[in-house]
Amino acid sequence: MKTRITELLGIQYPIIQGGMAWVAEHNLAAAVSNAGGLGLIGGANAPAEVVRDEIRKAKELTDKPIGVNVMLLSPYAEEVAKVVVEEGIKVVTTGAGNPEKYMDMWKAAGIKVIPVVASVALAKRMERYGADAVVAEGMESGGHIGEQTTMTLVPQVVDAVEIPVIAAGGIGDGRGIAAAFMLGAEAVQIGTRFVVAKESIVHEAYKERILKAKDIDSAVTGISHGHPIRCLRNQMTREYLRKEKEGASFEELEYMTLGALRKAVQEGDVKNGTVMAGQIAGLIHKEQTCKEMIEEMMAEAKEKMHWL
Ligand code: TUI
Repeated sequence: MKTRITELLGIQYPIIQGGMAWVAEHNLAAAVSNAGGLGLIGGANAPAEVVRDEIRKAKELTDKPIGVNVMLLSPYAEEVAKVVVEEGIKVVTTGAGNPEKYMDMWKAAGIKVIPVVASVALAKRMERYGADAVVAEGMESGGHIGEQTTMTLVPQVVDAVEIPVIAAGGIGDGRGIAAAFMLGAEAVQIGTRFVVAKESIVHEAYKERILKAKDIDSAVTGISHGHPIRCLRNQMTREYLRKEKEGASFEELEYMTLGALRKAVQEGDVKNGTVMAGQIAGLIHKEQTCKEMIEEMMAEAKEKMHWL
């Protein structure tokens, strides 16, 4: 199945893995790339040398292309932006901000630059700055989100730019991929489903929480201070949302969540930790290898699109 994205990235299937903080490490990225998608190392808030190490470990596990997601709110974003060049990375996605100050450096290094955007305005701006594609990410996604849904954002971005568009947010099976293609997307970015992959290193309790999630189990914290984060409801979100409603300060709320994602991902504390996941969690019921997931989703997408 060929699209401008599979051609641009040299991948077999039009599926890229989300650059999820603490989750998108070398084992998962290599597994997705080996299965014919594009695996990503999530830079998140990690120091540049940690990201360098992850890139090198991923390269030991695959000869296929892998990408890096640079999380622009990270205190180490600038250093990570240089490390991807030094390590010869060919594809960079960015999240939670505007990457224009790094674009010239990345383009000069021959890197394909794919900013994640949550609005038409940023998509157009990124195209002007030389982006090779954009990920249009709806608020169904886990983690840091914008305000538009995937259903509304994707076709508007598709109409606004010439470069290819990758749809993200709320996609977890072949029907979601087919739907994204109907909206004009040429690939999809998938996060939550890969969190429960066999190759994913997240704690079993975190995977269980996703596998058992219902449709209405999703909550968004931090809307009042402009840092909306989607995660699964638990003790932490209940307390956070109660304090937020009472008008707690940004500092107090931040303190509550400090290290909370790591606590959930690595220690399996799904009660007091932040269990970031998208709204599609309720659809995800089985742990499979990345290869099984990708092949199953592509077969279903092709069937839905009458390509078989
Ligand atoms: O980045 C994400 N999702 C994330 S990042 C993350 S880790 C984190 N750590 C500390 C604080 C906050 C997050 C967890 N999940 N998705 C891509 C994304 N980017 N979604 C929305 C945006 C976005 C929003 C506003 C991109 C740009 C933007 O405006 C930039 C501008 O200046 O116009």
